[in-house]
Formats: sequence, structure tokens, C-alpha cells
Amino acid sequence: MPARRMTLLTVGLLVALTACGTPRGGGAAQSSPAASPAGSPAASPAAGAGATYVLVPKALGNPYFDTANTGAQEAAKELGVTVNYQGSATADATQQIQLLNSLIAQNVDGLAISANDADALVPTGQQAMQAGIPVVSWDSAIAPEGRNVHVNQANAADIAAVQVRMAGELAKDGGKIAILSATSTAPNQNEWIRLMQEELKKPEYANLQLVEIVYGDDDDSKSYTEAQGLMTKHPDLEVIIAPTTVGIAAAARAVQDAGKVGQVFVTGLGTPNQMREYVKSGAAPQFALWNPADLGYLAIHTLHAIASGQIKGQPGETFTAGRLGQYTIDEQGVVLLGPPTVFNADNIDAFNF
Ligand code: RAM
Repeated sequence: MPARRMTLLTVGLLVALTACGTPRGGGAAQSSPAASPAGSPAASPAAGAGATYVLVPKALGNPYFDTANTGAQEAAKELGVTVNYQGSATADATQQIQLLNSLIAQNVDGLAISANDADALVPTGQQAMQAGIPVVSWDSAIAPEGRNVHVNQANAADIAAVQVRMAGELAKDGGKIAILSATSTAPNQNEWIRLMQEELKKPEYANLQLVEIVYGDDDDSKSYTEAQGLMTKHPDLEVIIAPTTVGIAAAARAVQDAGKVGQVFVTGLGTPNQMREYVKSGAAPQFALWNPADLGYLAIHTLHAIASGQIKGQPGETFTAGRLGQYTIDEQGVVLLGPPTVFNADNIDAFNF
């Protein structure tokens, strides 16, 4: 047998063996190696095709997560897998753990989770991984020991810095600022708040005074009430920073309803579609975000790369995430999407999500 053909056969066999050895590879693991003759690898299904993954948001009913799901579905189509979108009614760790337990019992092929609590989800994540179900957290991280990889939307320090910078620009001559966050246990918001507090120590922000941090629980009406409370308690408040898409829209509405446009400015993290009217009214002249659809897309590609056995989820490993190109898992076990974008009156109409 010519050496080249022999090599092809060897590679074909290795690919087939790898697919069979995949923890929960779905379709490819069941396909017979004999059915795909050496030299025609294109005829065999992609590793992991047919798998069923679940994309779990912090809670349902949040357009940010709905948009992430559109990206996840795009990835599912490309990969030939099914992605179910399942979440709890409120952004609550106990409810999320209940849901995850039932998904583990159903033996799904992989979980992609935006965590409501970094530590509370660790035992559940470990249980999944012990059952051979890969766990990727995305958007809001599970602590490292409870997941294989975290898919981060942007560098946390950059997310903090851009929000403080926007607040500084809006407060012009300085003054009182407050933070309206999501839940008090949210891993992503808590990290950003900690880093915003660090950022505020820089000399250029000496004239900004952080007077209070409140929590709207990623619930529209609670966030609205909390924003009203901030304005009542601090009549000379200049800026509300809401590092949550739910909170920022509710705060901007509260400012508008209170007739305080031009007096109290709202900034933070929001979706262009929810914030367009407030950018135009002047209640929230600028805010930032990444593309949630790309984040969902990357989360599913990452999960699939692990579940199909292409990578193990170890630092230093590289994989390709479809149209987004190549990613490497960093030393902390994190895959990074990219820098946030700032939206304002000049560019907001160019975005539709
Ligand atoms: C909310 C959620 C999500 C966060 C965005 C910015 O939708 O809290 O976790 O990343 O805001």
C-alpha cells in the first residue's frame, strides 16, 4: 500500500476513534467507521453532530439573552446540533440550580450557562462534568472549579473603565454618581462594580463621588423603583451607572418620567434597541455593550469544540468558532469575545439588536 494512502487511512481511523471516545459526542459517536471509506471523510457527519445542548440565561424575558439565543441558534445550524433555550423565570441561583439538575438528569450533551451565582453553581457544574456533560459558562461566570471554560464578553477591567469614563464625561464638572446593578449575587456585575470602584480611585475621577449601590435584580419594575429611590435620596445626583441591560433601560425611563432629562444622566450597559429612544431624548446619551448574538454564537461553538472532543477545554488550546474565527483558551480558562462598543446618537441607528 502506498505510504500516502496508508497515512490517510491512519488519520481516518484516528478521527473515527476520537469521535467514538468523545464523552457525549452525539451522532458521530454512533456512526460506524466502516461506513466512511478512507479518502472520503466529507461523507461522514461532523464530530458531535446531532448533539443536544442547552443555553441557560440568568432568566427568561430579557432581550439581551434572547439576542444571545439568536446567535446560539445560528451556531447550532452550522454545527448540525440542537440548542434548547431554557431558563428560570427570575434571575435566581436556586431556581437556576433546579433547572440544571433536571437537565443533568435528562443527560443533555452540554450546558452553556450565564450564572446567577459564581460559587453556588459550582457543585452543580461539577456534577454535570462528572456525568460527562461539558459545562461552559458565558456572560456571567461560574467559579473555575465548576466549569470547563468561561466565555467572557470582554475584558472586565475594560468594561469597568468604559462605564466610569462615560459617567465622567456626562457629569462634566463632577459630582454624585450611583450604581444600579442587577442581583447582589450576579458574578459579572459584582466584578465590574469592584473594578469600577478601583477605576474611580484614579486622579482624573477625583471629582466623582460614588454615593450608593442599589440592586434592581434584573427586574424592570424593581429597577425602576430603585432608580426613583436614588433620585429622591440624592436630589443632586448627576449620573446613574447601570451595568445591566434591564437596569439601564428602567433607569432611563425613570429619569424621563421624573422630568429630569439633562439633570440626571444614565449610562452603563444596554442594548441599542432598548436604549435608542433614551439616547435620542438625552436621558442616556451614551452607553456600551458587546454583541450578545456573537456571545451566544461563541458560547455554543466553544461548548461544541469540547463536547465533540476537538479540544479538552484546557488553557492554550485553540479552536475555530465559525465566522468569528480562531480563539485560544487563556491561562484562566477563559475565551474572550472582544472589546465593548460605545453607542451614542452618532452610531445607534446602525445597530439592530
Ligand atoms: C443583563 C444581564 C447580563 C449582563 C447584561 C449587561 O442583561 O445582567 O448578565 O451581561 O445585563
